[in-house]
Amino acid sequence: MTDQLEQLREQGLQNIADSGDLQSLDATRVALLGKKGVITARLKTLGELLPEERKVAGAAINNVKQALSQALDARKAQLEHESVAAQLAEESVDVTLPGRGEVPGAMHPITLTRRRIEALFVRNGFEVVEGPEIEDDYHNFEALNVPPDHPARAMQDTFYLDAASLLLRTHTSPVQIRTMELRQPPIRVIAPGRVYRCDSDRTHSPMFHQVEALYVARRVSFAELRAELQAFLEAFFETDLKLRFRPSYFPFTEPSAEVDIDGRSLGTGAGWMEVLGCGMVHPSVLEAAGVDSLEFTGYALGMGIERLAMLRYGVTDLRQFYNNDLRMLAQFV
Ligand code: 2NM
Repeated sequence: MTDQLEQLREQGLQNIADSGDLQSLDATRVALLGKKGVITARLKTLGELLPEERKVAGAAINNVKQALSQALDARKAQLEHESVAAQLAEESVDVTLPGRGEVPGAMHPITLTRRRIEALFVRNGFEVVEGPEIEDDYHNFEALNVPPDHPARAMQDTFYLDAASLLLRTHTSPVQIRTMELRQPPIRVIAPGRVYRCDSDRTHSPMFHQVEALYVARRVSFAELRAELQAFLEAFFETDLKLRFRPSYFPFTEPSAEVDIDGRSLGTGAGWMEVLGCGMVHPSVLEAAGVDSLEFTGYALGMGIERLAMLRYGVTDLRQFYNNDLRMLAQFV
């Protein structure tokens, strides 16, 4: 009897020690001390004993019960401690590790180029003006001396909106028209912004960016236009340049010219490369916008920001500006 009880204690203590987690420890507790546990079963046998035996045996069983109960409590405390320690170890943050660093954003090359163009013109007394991207036919075409049958008006080139005679501006010239409608010369402004043409291939995007400049005052000459462009382009490309003014045609200027620079001076392409268009503002355009064409003359010019950005950064495919590929964008930090 005492040997059996001693064995029960040893086996119980061993089972408690072998319980590797709180759940199996609880199962062990139920098996030992629960209602159907071995200790309870032992206590139930006491009734079969004589009163004097019962006292001794009861004390012995209770002694074992108490020992097992203490061992259970101790093991439980130990397992709980281990579980918290494991959780802390897993969730610990090593504050001495170096940081991951920050990935800085960058200006888009088109934004950089627009700002560069703006800064160079502002330095020469021009003011930056902006206008709506949704325009009416009058400001985008009619006031600019673009006749109704001009190819630029064709459905293929212009994005027309449902509403009567509204469209996405095909150039920023309507901003110059609106400026002249509001003020009298001297006017010295540049109009940067998005423009839209229904055209998409290797070298054309349906949305691109332009900067146009306008100078209207008394006796503004083509010579001043040439001087302004020489200074602007040499400052923009940071090198001496030879310009070629090639006679051209725009409905809103007379005379008109396209300006080429020698590709060899940029170290990029060879031969003459077109960079912008310009001319003396057509008297009909001045008159339509409320400027007296006998009193005032003006020059205007327009350039594509993408084209200048391609030349400046050596980008060979227009679409690289719109893909938003980080390998491209991260180069302009
Ligand atoms: C160009 C070329 C030549 C131009 C004309 C005007 C306005 F509104 F004053 F008449 N703004 N911009 C112009 C002239 C634009 O872009 C190639």
